[in-house]
Amino acid sequence: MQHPPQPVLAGFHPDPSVCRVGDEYFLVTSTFAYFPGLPIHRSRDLVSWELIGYVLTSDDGRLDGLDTSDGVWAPTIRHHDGLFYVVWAEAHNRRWKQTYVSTATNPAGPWSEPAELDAEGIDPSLLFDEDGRCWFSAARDAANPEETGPGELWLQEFDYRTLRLVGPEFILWHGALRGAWVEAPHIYRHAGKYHLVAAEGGTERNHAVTAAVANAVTGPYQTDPRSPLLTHRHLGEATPVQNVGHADVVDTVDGGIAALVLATRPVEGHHVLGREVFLVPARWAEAGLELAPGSGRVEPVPHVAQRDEFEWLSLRGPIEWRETAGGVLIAARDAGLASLARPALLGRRQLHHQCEFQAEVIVPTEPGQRVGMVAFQHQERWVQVSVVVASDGIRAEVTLRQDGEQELLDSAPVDEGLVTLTIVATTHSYSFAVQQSSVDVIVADVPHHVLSTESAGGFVGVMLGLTNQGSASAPAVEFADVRYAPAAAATPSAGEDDSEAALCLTTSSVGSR
Ligand code: 6LW
Repeated sequence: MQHPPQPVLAGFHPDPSVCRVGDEYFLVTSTFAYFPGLPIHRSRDLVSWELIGYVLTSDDGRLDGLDTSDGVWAPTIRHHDGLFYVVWAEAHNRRWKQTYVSTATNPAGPWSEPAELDAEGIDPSLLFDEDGRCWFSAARDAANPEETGPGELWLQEFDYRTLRLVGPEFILWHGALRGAWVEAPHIYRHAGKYHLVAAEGGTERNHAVTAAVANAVTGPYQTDPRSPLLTHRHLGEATPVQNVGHADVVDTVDGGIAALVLATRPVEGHHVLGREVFLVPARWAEAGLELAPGSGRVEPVPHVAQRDEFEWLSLRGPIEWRETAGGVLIAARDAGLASLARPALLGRRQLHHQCEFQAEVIVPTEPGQRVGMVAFQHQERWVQVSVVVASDGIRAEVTLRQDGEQELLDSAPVDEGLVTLTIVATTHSYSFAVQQSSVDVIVADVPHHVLSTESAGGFVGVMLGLTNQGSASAPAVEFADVRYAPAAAATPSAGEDDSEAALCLTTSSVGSR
């Protein structure tokens, strides 16, 4: 497994956590304010992943009012004695708010209603130890940051039968690099020692995997002097894969180990695809965990992208929609894309630097109704191409929302009847178009960095979505012939090649929501 195709899971899927049961691997990733939450993917080779379900599928209102990058953060998945456990933290205003655990006998679901854990801090993890005890760890603010650095990892026993933390708390470690928060702890037992693997440097360019080792799970932990064990922070801005960190290690079927990490694929310093999942060869050496032995790097390896299930997501909870033949029908909602309520936005992750998203729709006739397509990064950072029933007639518009300001990039009258909405992404730009009878009504271009995480902040990647904003009396709208297709690359970019063009995806969703 020296050169696995990379990324193994493209598009916004950060904070990967993985466990193995028999010859199958199960992966969970963060979803922030998107719904359904916490997708579970299954694989037999750690390279091709199939979406099998979600932990969070009910309308519990927990995400209402939250920023796009708050909500469901950094889960861990583990399996013990016939039961899967997922723990995660909910964040409000970029701070820990509450920790949850959910269990399932079948990882495809149903998962139990989230139970609250009395545990402070983000990035919770579990270790089922060989003696039958289970240990919970997480990352929180340090009590004495001047002395130790800003973050600390702590531990408490987890009674997995009652889903409660019990016994005393132990402070484990403040990190190898100091100065930056230590987070994403996972503890592994190997050859009688406990290996605490963490992330440091923040999830951006200085992201790094560090480690500490102890003879007892409760410590004391000694910093692994080889830390950072893996990072691309020193490789320079032209490196195709960056922000490497947040590792989870899994025992493989062949008796070895492998790690999954998050990383990004920026183009000229800006990434729009979010933090993606990369597979890293690993092994236990005398000194401890070795990641990417031999090269110390995570290489992008061009390959045919995995089949995508055309997974539809909404913001902050379910909205009313259903599939039609080749398309989707979406009920109108009042909330705009900039609001913290639930807009009528049905989106899918952008998986490729170069791709095309297209749909056909009949222009609305209800006064005020706006029907369109959007490249959505955050509620304060999106570009929408839409048709709106304005007081002076029906108009096609391209609108940029940026940090509290809305700018009309282009506008033109449009006739009643069918229009084609298209978003074309290239490595450096997004193009937004409305066509009627195969003639462009409007076309507007926006540089890719406008929608990047580097300029918008936050933790997510771009969603390509369909929208139907209107009053309670506005009709549902059918988007027909909905297509997402990677474009043939003139110059293949990191992790992509021309063969992706063969993949054309039309709607067919997974599971029921
Ligand atoms: C995640 C943490 C992080 O909980 O980002 O900066 C958070 N680091 O590990 C959200 O992905």
